[in-house]
Amino acid sequence: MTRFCTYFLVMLFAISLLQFPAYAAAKKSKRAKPAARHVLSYAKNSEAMQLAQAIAEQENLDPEWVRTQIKEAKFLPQVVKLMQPGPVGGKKNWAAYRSRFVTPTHIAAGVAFWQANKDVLLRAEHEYGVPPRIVLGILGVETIYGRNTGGFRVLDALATLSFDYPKEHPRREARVTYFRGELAQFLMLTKQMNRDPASYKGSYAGAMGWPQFMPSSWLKHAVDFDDDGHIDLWQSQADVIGSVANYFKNYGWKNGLQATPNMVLESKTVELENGVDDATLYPVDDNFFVITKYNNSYYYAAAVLELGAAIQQAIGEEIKNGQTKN
Ligand SMILES: [Ca+2]
Repeated sequence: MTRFCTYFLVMLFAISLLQFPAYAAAKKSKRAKPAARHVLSYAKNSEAMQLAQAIAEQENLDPEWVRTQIKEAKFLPQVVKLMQPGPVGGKKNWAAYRSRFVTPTHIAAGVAFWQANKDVLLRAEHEYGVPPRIVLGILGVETIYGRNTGGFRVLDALATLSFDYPKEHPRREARVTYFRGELAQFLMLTKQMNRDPASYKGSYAGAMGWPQFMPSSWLKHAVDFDDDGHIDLWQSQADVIGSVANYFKNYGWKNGLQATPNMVLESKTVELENGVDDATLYPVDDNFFVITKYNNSYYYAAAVLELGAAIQQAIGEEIKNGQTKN
């Protein structure tokens, strides 16, 4: 080895020694600042244990069982983050909102769902008076026909929203009352289904299955539409269809109304903002407002209708082109 080579290697080693501690220190300093940690579980939360007692009394459940379930619940910081109120005073944008839901992906998935479930969709229309396009619109907007049903443990999401709802939210108190009620209903539902509460997955708000039913909606409106003895809004597409149709029937869906009539002079309109552009005057009837019972937003209801109409049109074109039987 030449002297130059030895010198070079010694220098390289010295440089690496100088650099390595700096690298290690930088890594360490990153590690030294963990995100602020909250209680990880609700086992030692006295408010949670008080609610467990109240739920047990109110729903006539075994207090020890309710406590055990709520002790199992974990705090989910992402849920608090996702529930933060949006910016105040910002203009809504119907065109942007619509473009998120009326997409080629949604329409193709809706057509496939229709083809797989045509008979059940028509049976639901016959029984509940709710047309297939509405059920198709809801399931597309909610979860793209079961693709995104949510990965949060429902027990954790509902406990987090019951005990750690964002403090800055303007309607915090009412929302906390609501989520505590949903937590109670959720435990009732799991008892009915005879399934471990910790095994349910859903949205960050605790909505479950293809139609994203909250626990109280599940108990009130879900139906066993394939008649197999239990209700399953994850695995049974028939139960999903029947439950959505029954939900609308129970909220006063009027058979025969369009929800969004073609422009007729006497029809009512709602105003949908389009950011800085002119607002859209959207024609509506009573059924439009029934859709807002599923999600209290005109933009949501209009998106459900538009997606349903787009799927219906695509089905019509397929039938015309002879690509499907019947
Ligand atoms: Ca069933």
